[in-house]
Amino acid sequence: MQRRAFFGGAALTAAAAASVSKVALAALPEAVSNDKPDTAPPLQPPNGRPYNPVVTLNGWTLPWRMNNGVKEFHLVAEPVERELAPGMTARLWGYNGQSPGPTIEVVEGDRVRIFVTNRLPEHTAVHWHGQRLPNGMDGVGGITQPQIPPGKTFVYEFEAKRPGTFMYHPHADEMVQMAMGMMGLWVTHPKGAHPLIARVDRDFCFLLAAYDIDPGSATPRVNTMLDFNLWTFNTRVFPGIASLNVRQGDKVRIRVGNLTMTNHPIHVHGHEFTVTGTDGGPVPTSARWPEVSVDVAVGQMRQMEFVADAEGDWALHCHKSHHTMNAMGHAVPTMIGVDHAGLVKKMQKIVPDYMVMGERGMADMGDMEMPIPDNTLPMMTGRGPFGPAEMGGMFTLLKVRRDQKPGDHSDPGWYRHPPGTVAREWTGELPAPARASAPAPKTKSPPLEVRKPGGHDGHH
Ligand SMILES: [Cu+2]
Repeated sequence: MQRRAFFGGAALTAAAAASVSKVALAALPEAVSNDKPDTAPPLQPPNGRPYNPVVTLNGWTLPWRMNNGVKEFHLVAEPVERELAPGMTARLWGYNGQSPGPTIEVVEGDRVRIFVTNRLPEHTAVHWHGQRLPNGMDGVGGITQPQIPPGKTFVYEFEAKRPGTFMYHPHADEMVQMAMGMMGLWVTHPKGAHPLIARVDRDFCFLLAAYDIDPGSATPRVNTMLDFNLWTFNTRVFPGIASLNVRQGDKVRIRVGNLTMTNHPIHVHGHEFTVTGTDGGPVPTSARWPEVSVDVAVGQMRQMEFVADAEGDWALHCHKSHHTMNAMGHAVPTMIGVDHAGLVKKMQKIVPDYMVMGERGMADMGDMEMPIPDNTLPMMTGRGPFGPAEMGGMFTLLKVRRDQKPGDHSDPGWYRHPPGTVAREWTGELPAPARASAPAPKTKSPPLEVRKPGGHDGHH
């Protein structure tokens, strides 16, 4: 079996469209691999039923081959290296060169055959989260199938029955294998027009994943249950997460799946959206309401839609403030309001480099060039056109531009604000704030009317 790196959409399409002989069709499909963290251009289907492909943030779609009307995919479970953001690479487990694995895109009614090769040091199995399929294809190791031993390849085969957004992940040594990054997205597109699934101009997807990687190391601690220190979109942290680049007026869909062990309220600035689908299927129109944040609970998928009508660089992030941070200690005392002045001089006699932080908040850290261990990201990082962004983790930008071409997913750079539309410093006079002072009581009667018990207005 050949592993092959590719460098973009053209190579992907070529791999999927390659005509193959009968002998070749009897063999395993090629295992296409990709170790680049860039967002691959959407994979236009070279054959089979037509659909509008998704954009996987910092990811890609797995090419397939058609074999007698069956879409054949080849997933390889294996150790991978994933750059979380420039400056930090994690040693994870994933599929086909990456964590998360490639997105699988099919069409409602497609017959799908997935070969899964296990190159991990332990057994695995793949569960196709949310799918209607024969019980023996559900991928629960030990329950619905034997585990896939290291070095072996198993075959899953079923019909993609209902359209929607799904996930895949191991159901074998789950705690370890998911903590190590084994997961991927699955999108089943509707066959033709669907009353509850809109045609959109941009269709983004990503998974929420969390890791606990000690500063200076590269392998996650797999026994952590709650105190993770790296909160990711598709195993990337800000500023390593790609922006969602759209044209003003585009109808946009964002599909988010959560395979962490806590919930994530995903918040979009500048727009209202509706939740149009879950992993259970499309939401009936009468059951949709407007939101600006949607809580994506553990093991859930939420699909939101809106018209991107407001130009700008709009934050899109998890609203748990600890999840827009990178590795940090959680046992640090709050120092706001503590005057260190005397202490610093004393400490510097012993430790010349001693410095304190936090007595005015922690924003100083966003702009600080502190020495940190190798292969570690600062707690908050990223620069914008106005300075440090003081963000990390689950944070990116929705970039809406009038002149973004249809189908162009490239980053348009920073938004140029029209003159007079940016919050600015007030440079005029600053009169003393007029505060209402408590007036001296004019009479000796009590200032508040005291009602007698049982005496209610409007009741007789
Ligand atoms: Cu979160």
